[in-house]
Amino acid sequence: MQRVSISGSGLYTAPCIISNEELVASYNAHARQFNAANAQRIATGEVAAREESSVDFIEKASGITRRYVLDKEGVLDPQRMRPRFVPRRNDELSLQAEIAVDAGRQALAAAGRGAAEIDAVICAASNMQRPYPAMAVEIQNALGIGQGYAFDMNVACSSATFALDIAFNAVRCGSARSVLVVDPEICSAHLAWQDRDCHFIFGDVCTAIVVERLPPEPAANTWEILGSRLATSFSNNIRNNAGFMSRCEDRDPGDRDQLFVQEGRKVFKEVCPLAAEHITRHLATLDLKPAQVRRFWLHQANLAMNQLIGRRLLGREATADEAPVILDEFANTASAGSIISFHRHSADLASGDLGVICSFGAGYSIGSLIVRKC
Ligand code: CO8
Repeated sequence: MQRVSISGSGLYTAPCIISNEELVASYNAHARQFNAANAQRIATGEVAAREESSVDFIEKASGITRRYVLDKEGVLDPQRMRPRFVPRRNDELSLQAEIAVDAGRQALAAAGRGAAEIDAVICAASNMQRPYPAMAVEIQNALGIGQGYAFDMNVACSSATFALDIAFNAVRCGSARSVLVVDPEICSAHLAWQDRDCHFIFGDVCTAIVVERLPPEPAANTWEILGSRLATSFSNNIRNNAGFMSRCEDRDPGDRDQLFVQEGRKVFKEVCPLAAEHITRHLATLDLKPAQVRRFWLHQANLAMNQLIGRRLLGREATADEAPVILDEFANTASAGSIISFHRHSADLASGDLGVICSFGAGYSIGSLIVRKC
């Protein structure tokens, strides 16, 4: 078996910032317009009035203060409440591929690798722009990677860690020298911006990581992957029913279940213990204890959730240095959250330091990697 490393990472940040204040102002304008337009049906009880959102609630309930999105104008237009994307011709690079190519190039540069040295590309995200041809094959082509293979995969918020597990095993077993994993998460297209319960949750981003054989003399900020562990357990508490069969069911694309829906409180209660136990058990397979871990790069859905997981792992509050937070700035970016945290907060650690990358989310799904700085 080959020893395997993470040798570089990249981060594409979407161009527009939406603050909570801007978001709430636009949502509340939308709610007032909706209530005025539906006054009669609201009075008869046929339609529920839309209640106003608040910056205070969002910050207290989630820890999110802003988010990056690809298009701000469409999202904040009270009449539209969704991003506006311009269709592209088939001979133009797709939007999702474009952001993945940007992050992918950064990761390759950080790893000091060229296109000729990458044997596989995995595009791992909660949503693909289209079913086929695979986004990953378009990204492979756009990066000038002329050999190997590429494919898409989706395990919602755990897409990135599940893809890293596949990359780890491909390199470990020798079927690839190196694998590029990209996570283009365009969550703004999948979010019900007109639903007060969740309109603040998501942002857009793309992360990328190069996984390769551990070189004899690793460069700075190279991490050996010591192990990976995946788990799933079926739950309907985070769900989206949109799919290629929706039109055959004569569904209205505006039906609420054709976008992200969740029972946030249930998710919170059920996933925190699962994630903490998953990490503890994973560490135990390597005779390690949570207290020996220098840094946890956790999934970034909710600040209180990560604080609770920290307490369960360590028996005390984890410091921001031990479990860095990026969701205040990026919001929930689905599978990219733990990778943004790793990208932003890994260079400062010392040789020999241990870290855990862990995601959790829809499915339910949990994925973790234990890494050691070279
Ligand atoms: N403003 C003011 N009040 C509000 C608002 C708002 N915006 N929203 C809700 N309220 C009200 C509610 O109506 C409720 O009022 P009442 O008590 O009178 O009924 C009260 O505030 C409390 O509401 P909640 O119980 O919903 O509030 P919580 O404290 O539970 O916070 C959260 C809601 C923030 C959603 C929280 O439950 C949470 O973060 N849970 C965890 C969620 C999570 O981790 N989800 C997994 C991530 S998603 C994932 O895995 C990826 C899916 C695929 C990606 C899709 C890409 C788009």
